[in-house]
Amino acid sequence: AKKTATNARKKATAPPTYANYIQGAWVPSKNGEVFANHNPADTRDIVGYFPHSTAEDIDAAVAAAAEAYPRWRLVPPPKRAEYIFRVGEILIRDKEAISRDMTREMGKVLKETRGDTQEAIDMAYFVAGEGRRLYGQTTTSELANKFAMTVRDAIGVCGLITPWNFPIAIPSWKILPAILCGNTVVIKPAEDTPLSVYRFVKAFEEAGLPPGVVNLVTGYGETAGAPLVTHPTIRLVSFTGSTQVGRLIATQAADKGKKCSLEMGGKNALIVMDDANLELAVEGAVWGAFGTTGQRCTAASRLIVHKKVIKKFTQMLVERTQALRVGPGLDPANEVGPVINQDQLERVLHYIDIGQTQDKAKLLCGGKRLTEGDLAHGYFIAPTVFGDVAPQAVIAQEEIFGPVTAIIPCQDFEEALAIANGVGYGLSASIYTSDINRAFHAMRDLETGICYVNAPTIGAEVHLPFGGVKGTGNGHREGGLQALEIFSEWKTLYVDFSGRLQKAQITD
Ligand code: UN1
Repeated sequence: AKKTATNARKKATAPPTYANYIQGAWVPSKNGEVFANHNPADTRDIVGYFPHSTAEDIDAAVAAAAEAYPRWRLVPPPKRAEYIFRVGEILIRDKEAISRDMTREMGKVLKETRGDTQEAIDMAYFVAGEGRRLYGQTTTSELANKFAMTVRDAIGVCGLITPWNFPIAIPSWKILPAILCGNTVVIKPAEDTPLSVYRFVKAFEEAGLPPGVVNLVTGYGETAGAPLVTHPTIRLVSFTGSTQVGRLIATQAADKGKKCSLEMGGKNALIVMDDANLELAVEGAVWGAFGTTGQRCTAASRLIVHKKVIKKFTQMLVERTQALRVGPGLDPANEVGPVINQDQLERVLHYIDIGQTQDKAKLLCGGKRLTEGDLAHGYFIAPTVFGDVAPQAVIAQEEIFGPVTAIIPCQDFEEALAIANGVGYGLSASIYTSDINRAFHAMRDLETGICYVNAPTIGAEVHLPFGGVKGTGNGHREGGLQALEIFSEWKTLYVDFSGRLQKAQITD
């Protein structure tokens, strides 16, 4: 999909060619190459051409961020926050246009891309408010006439690598707390959704952010992401994406002594107990499994259902799933858009095949690509439900990241918990029950970073910590005040005003 910018421009109705943003200027990649960004609902529609950047572009962007850093670090946090407030206001003004562009490049339905943009707005307001707090502590000293306290300090230049499923929300989780804390950043968005981040970065430019504080470099993981991770000036790498890539980044970052925050896969369970409100559970399961076409790391990809209600639940779920309208996300009648690209299409169909052949699960609905009429030009898959899935089945263990969910029967609450916890991931979980004791028991014992009661596995809010345990993360949490722990370092200050040498721990 590579071609030169000039070739791209030769076409009569050529889509626009976009640029990188380095040191406050819009510049092409140094090699002049671009890649095409396609609409996954209709691949004949090219959204735009974006710089196919390499290590040289990363070098330039990191140098710009490093140059901007010393001055930005000394801008008082309430002033840094004012830029962030302004970014929030620009996103509110442009919400509709940004969201439409996002649906065009990413595929999810307009209602959801509006939600994605809203999440970035929420994050802007939340993080900006923190500019007047950023609390440290004061504490006692064991010595007389001495103060002891802690303050937050910036880390330096941060490398941010973001995925395509939340094209603006996830970049906002990283860029906003990073710059509030006094860092400068280079962001490399997923090659499938560079336009959303381009528009986000445009908002920083319009807000008057000093040049070099936020830099954007587009390109592929191997050619643009990798040199960002290993660049010696980068002090911190924050990545959201697959566990496979995340583990590789963690190794490289550890090798170079960099701080690293990872948010990776999920295999989230939604438990339905025999005392659940079944209507509610079915609604939650449909939204959790097929919202964003199942392409959320929080997707409800396992439905663990009590044997007493499984027949009824299954029947209701399949009925609701078959009624979902699949099609281009810009048509408000549609509820489920395409998957992101050809690779993802093949991957999901491959798992559907494994579910039937290797796992011997019962395919209850969906299970195929949709190609009627105009859908043939996009990556559409019928929402798929498997029944009678064994807890150890491949489709019940591996993250599919598509519109596929697996109903796993269970005998009782204890077994439900054991099945829910019996995977390598630990992002989100949910339980539908009317028994308050069971609900608390589940909240205590589900091995996940996020746990819902009588609500689906998706729908996290930005002012609360987001992240998971086991194969999902590496101990960090995005969102909430916990994000500050990623993007700042603690500095401990001692002030001795006794006028003489005092020695801690030493008594003479
Ligand atoms: C993701 O799936 O990568 O909680 C992020 C949610 C959204 C964020 C999901 N607010 O589902």
